[in-house]
Amino acid sequence: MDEGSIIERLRALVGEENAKKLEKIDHPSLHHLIVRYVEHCRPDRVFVCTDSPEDIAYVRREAIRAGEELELALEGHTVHFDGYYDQARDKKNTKFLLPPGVDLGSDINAMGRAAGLEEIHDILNGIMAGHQLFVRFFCLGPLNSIFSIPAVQLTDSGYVAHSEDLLYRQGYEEFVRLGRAARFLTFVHSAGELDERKTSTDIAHRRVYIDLEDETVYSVNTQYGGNTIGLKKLAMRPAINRASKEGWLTEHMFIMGVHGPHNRVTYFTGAFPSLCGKTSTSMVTGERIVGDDIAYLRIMDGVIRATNPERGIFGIIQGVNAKDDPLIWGALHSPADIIFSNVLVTEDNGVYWIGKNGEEPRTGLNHSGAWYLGKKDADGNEIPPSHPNARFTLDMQLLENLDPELNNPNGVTVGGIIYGGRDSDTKVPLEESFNWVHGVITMGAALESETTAATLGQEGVRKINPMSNLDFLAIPLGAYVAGHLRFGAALPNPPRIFSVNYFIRDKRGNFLNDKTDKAVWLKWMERRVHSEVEAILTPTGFIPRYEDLKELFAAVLNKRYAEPAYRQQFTVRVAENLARIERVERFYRTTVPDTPPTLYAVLDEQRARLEAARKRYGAYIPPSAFE
Ligand code: SPV
Ligand code: MN
Repeated sequence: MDEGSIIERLRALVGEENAKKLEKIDHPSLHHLIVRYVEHCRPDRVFVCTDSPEDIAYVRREAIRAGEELELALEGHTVHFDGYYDQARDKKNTKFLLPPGVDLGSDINAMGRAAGLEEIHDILNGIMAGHQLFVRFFCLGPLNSIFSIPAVQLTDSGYVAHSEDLLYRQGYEEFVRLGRAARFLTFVHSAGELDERKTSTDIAHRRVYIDLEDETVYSVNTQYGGNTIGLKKLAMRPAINRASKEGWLTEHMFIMGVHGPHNRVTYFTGAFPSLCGKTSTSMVTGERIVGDDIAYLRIMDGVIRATNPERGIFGIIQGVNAKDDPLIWGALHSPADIIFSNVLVTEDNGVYWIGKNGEEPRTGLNHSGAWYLGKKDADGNEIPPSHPNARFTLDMQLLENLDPELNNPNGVTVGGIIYGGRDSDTKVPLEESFNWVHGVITMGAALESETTAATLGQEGVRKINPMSNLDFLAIPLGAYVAGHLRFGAALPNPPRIFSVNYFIRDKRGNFLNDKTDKAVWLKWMERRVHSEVEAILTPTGFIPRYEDLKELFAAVLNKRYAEPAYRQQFTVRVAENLARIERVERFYRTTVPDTPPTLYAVLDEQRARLEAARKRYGAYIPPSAFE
């Protein structure tokens, strides 16, 4: 069809007013796309959303009118429930669609492109009957910047479209400006058939399929944000693919500014698997947040600059309390546009979640329907008041610690990169790598974590999750690690690389650190980036000296830091570290054929250092041995 007939077709399908909005964007293939999916999914109605406040307000109202969100007592607050079995990212049914001859390796879930496209289009056929389709335009990253990636979302969920408003930068005007130069990502989502609670029912046909060739992601029969909010985890895959082709990085990282002496601000990015303290680190009191989940990193003028493709937070709410998280707590209690998901709605139309201050209610409404203390699910498991992966969605403008550089088109300069996992028995709470390569390999590529509630499946199992990005990789893992090695090698003075572990325990299972200790670790790292504090050389990295931490604990937390606590926390556990190296090496040898040889060499050196230290000092080595 020529462009004239496409516009005519659009008019017939979406109505005069919507067609006018689309016509302002001079992009024939975008018009084709919309015609194609309106014809294929057959929604009852279509709404094209511009950046105007009226259009945006309409989307939110529709989410409420359709029953996907319920209004709460506090103005602006709503709650959304996902189905009982739709509470986390579905890794099993998330697949790349690969053309013949393309192989991403065994740790990346994939299927043939032709078969996948056929299957997903069969499911999408007529799926939006009875629903309204929202067409939305966004921009990943600041507008009109080297980082920007335009994106179009088609979804029949008002909840998804509303969430995206809080999480992403409006992009309609950017599409109008760019016209056919816009190289956009496409997201097609349908919640599918809904039950009386307006949650997806056909979980057996839940699918998230990623087509890198067309930079399109399809998501059906699910509502959970990590599976559906297209610009979040779904966009990471095509963005990782683009990044690898163009020599930059798309990472599962927060970005934050840490204050140093004399009003200095040093920016860090940090990669942590879900539920390992990522958001809470980026929200540490006294510091500044740029983003809590995703970062794009590019080299500019010999330094790494990072930007947040998002502008809001889809954060875990469990455990958020007034003492540990005063900033989020404050934001969550302000009358503003906030979506709570899978929390407990109390009798007075407020919300409750596990770990919130105050008494646990005995009844309410949650992801299982009407809830009462002791309620069991079909498998006999007791249902907690809120799901462990319950979330809040808010615009970061609500945060008083929001960094002013969020929308800087050139991002912020990265001084340090932090890797953190959930590790009960091996790694010290904090250390710095010897150099870029050592950090990329032993802290990033070797990142391990005990599994959590953020993905479906068993909790508490140790899994290797390179750069905490494994779930989203769109290129073979070996090539991805090699890309990281190359990235820093090009720099005269690459960022320092650190690892943190908030979850180290003693033999009896007690945590060795307080939740708030991370504020001190950040200050130490900030000083290290500027070479203002000494460190102790151990077989696995540089660790802090007791005196420095003692001073920082007093200054930052007004807390006495005892020497025995330091000794216990920073004891090098040799056997555990050696076992970890074995696991990492086995993982790469057995599943990653394209592993860069450097990885094995760096692990071998680390093993040799640990063995030599064990000979000299024994299996548990206190920091004083290395001073
Ligand atoms: C994560 O699980 O890493 C999240 C939430 O940030 S989700 O959107 O589900 O990925
Ligand atoms: Mn995440």
